[in-house]
Amino acid sequence: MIRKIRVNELNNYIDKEISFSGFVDAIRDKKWVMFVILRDNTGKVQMTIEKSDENNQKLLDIMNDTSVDSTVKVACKVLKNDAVKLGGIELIPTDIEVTSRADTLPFDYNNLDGVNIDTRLDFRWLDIRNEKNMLARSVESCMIEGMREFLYKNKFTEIHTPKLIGTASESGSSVFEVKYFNDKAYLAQSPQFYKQMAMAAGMDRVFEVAPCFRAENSNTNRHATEFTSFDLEFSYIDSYLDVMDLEEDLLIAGLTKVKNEYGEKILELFGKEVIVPTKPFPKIKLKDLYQELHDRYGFDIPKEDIGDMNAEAEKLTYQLAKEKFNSEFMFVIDYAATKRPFYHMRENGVLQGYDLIWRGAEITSGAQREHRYEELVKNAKEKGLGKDVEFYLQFFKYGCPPHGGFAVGVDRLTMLLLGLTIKETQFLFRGPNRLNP
Ligand code: AMO
Repeated sequence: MIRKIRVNELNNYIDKEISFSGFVDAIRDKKWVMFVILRDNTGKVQMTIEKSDENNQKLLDIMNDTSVDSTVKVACKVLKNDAVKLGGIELIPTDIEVTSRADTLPFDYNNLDGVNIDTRLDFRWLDIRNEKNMLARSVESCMIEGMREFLYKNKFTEIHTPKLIGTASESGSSVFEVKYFNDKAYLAQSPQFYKQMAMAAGMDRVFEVAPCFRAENSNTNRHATEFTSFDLEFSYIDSYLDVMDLEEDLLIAGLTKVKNEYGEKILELFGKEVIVPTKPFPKIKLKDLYQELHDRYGFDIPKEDIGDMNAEAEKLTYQLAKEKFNSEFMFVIDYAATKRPFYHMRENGVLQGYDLIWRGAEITSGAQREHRYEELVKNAKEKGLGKDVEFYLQFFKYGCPPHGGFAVGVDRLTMLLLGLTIKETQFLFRGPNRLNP
């Protein structure tokens, strides 16, 4: 059992003697009274020390010798006092123990304007004390909780796949190699092959929320070398339309929960409205999208990206989604097979996969998978994939139901929900130039 009473639970302890612990948020030393504001993850509360009471001298001495951001454990009585702005409650202490002393902080986390992002990340645990950054953590957790709840309700099984793997997964182009005793191993780029193995095993519906590693030297506001992926895979689908339909439900479940629990706070602190979308999200073929972007915005996809998207195209796709469909989301379909992984199904040459764009960035790739062994072998050969995928191809030799799935980038979800960069969003950012703390 957790004994710590949190600020948002104090209402249940009016007129009771309790022990309260938290950070010292501020000390306001007035002529007749000292107000100490205490803080925990759920809010702030005022502790009042009257100077006229001689018994309080020891407590005043302790607080005079204590810096803001130290932590304290206080024996106190909880009083209701409507004159107190912070929740109409005050704590009257009888004893104070300083449980940790704070040194002078390297920056004021309440005012991060002008503080270099690298300094913030060097001291990320202080950066997170900022109210907005703390909210971001809660919002991400809430979004994932909503999505998980939806999947559990639909009888999905949560799995945990290995991140240390023997062969480079998916494409082999951007994997981290690690020393593995006298051999080599790689860090998984995606649980793709293993979630499909679960389908071959007959598990029907699985998901995983776990890290993915990409050795891409890209310094953008949306790429990390390690990120958290919300992956799922399910069997007995008729088409990739079933996959998109499930993703709509999943995102609606997550966003509904976030809106209900944090919608107002997000609007207040980030100025962003949480918009719960309605089904179906608009879908557009890549060819038609190129035409629209050309006609409306004079944008032409560069030659090297034909058959695919780039950052500018994603930004404009969001604009198009809002202007033409009054939607924040847009599915893009009919990508060129040459630009997509070999495990996506093709039907008469048309790729049965999609990307989902939200607020100007790709948040998901998904597809119906090629579950027919011979077809899959052919696709892998076409891509020049040999030994690395041999083990994977075996999964489809002994019966495997038609299936599909997708992966949503968790960091991107939070980032776009709150209008942040990925460095500000990840609990601890990992990029080409950052491995610490
Ligand atoms: P993909 O490579 O498109 O697909 O990745 C899926 C989603 O993961 C997120 N993402 C990233 N987030 C932060 N930094 C990165 N470097 C990064 N790379 C990707 C994005 C992206 O949409 N196996 C397939 C998924 C599937 O088909 O199920 C895959 O990995 O939000």
